[in-house]
Amino acid sequence: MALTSQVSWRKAAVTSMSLAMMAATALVGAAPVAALAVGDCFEPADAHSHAAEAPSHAKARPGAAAGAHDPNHLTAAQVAAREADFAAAKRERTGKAPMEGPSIAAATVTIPVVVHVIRKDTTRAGGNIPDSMITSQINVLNQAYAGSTGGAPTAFQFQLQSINRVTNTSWYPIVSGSSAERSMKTSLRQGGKNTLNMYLGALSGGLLGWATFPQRNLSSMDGVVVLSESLPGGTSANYNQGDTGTHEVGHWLNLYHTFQGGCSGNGDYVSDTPAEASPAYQCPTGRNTCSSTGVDPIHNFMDYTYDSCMYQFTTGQASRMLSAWNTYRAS
Ligand SMILES: [Ca+2]
Ligand SMILES: [Ca+2]
Ligand SMILES: [Zn+2]
Repeated sequence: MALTSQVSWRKAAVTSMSLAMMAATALVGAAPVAALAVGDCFEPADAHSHAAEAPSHAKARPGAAAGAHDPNHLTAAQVAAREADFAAAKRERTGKAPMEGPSIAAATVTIPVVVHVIRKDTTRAGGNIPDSMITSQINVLNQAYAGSTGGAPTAFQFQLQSINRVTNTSWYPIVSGSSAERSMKTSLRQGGKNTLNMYLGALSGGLLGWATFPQRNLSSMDGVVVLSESLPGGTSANYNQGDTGTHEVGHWLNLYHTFQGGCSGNGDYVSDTPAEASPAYQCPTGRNTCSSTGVDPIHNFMDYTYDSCMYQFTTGQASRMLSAWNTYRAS
């Protein structure tokens, strides 16, 4: 099943950040997906590849600007469409019904990372963070995905390939869903589906980051966008140990939020993450919002808690990511 029915909430004609955010929120929150078929008035005219566009996903602080929180949280219909495509793509690859994901003994995939530092000038305040923060971010990713911070090991490790510094005031801040974001990514993105492009800068609407999910055909939009001051040693209080990067890469590897779907149904489609009704913020030990077994997974990288509180992926998430890698991103 193609992803053409999925919402694409960009709106090139709206230049006001707050209006764009309000529009995006209203669309995702209120309109049925079927009413948002590509080719309608919400697609920019130049979106030749829009049919293959997957929705991205944002991470926000509590109290982020109104309308900025979760501008593109997936609807149940979007999740269903993604899962149908995931199952079909797995069948096509293996020639049989999808199986449980493979078990993971050790790192088997090294992901090349291209980092784009988007800045308005060459000052730190203008977004020009030092190389040391970027190498620390890569170390955080490697520790998190190796399971050495307290979670399950995954198959993935990360290798910094290059740092690309770009001075462009029209891309600063990076505005989620804007035509400027599209221009930026179209101009800068490098590599194939296996290459992680990480865009760092100031972000619109108080967001910490957003990411694209994997899809069958490489999109120029593919990658993760991360608030530069959320990197280790950054100035973003409580969110400056690099786990926004960990979280966004989790989406890039096909993980949903732990609170996706709330207490009912398949939730995040990972069996060993207890369901939770809504995002957890700060570090609410013992939080238990669903009657199903287990307390809320507040220490999971795919929740919204403080960096100091999140330090785990589960075995199920590791399996889902590797299965998605082999289905969508492996060469
Ligand atoms: Ca779950
Ligand atoms: Ca529970
Ligand atoms: Zn997220």
